[in-house]
Amino acid sequence: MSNPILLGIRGEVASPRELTFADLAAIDAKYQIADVSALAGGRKGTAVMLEGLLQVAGAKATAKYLGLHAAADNFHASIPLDGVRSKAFLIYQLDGQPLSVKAGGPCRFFVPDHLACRSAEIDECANVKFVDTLELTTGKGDDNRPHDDAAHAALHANETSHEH
Ligand SMILES: Nc1nc2c(c(=O)[nH]1)N[C@H]1C(S)=C(S)[C@@H](COP(=O)(O)O)O[C@H]1N2
Ligand SMILES: [Mo]
Repeated sequence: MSNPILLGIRGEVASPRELTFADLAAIDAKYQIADVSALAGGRKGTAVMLEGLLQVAGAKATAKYLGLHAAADNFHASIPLDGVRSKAFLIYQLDGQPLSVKAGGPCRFFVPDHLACRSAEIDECANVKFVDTLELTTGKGDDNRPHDDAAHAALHANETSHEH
């Protein structure tokens, strides 16, 4: 496939979208972050702001939670939209190419001032890798972030790359 869909946006939106790399790169320049390294703890790449994606799909006023779905490893988080809508971004590009799975692609969600793992609803664990779908919902949705120390430790033991 030459033009794979990298990111779907569905739920409480006026126009559900399925975006290719070209679609993501074509989102208004005011929503693009050419180099995220200063904002994302040294992680590299180009990102599009969540705000730009909400704009493209026409997020409804009824959208209160943001679902981050990663089918690749069946990881899901659902976080209050108000807490992240103006500051979160999705890294989707590195060196002019789509972000590799190794680097957390197709899309790696990131909130710059996240809190420590499991300290809040918007925590480091919500920085979901391998994101393929954003889902806006009226109430809290599917969320399988680790709930206790053992589950969290087991998850990190499984992670192939854990670079800080
Ligand atoms: N798809 C997916 N995203 C994920 C995880 C995961 O297991 N799968 N782990 C989360 C957790 S618990 C943390 S703390 C951060 C770690 O990000 P890092 O590997 O870049 O340090 O990724 C989050 N994103
Ligand atoms: Mo975490």
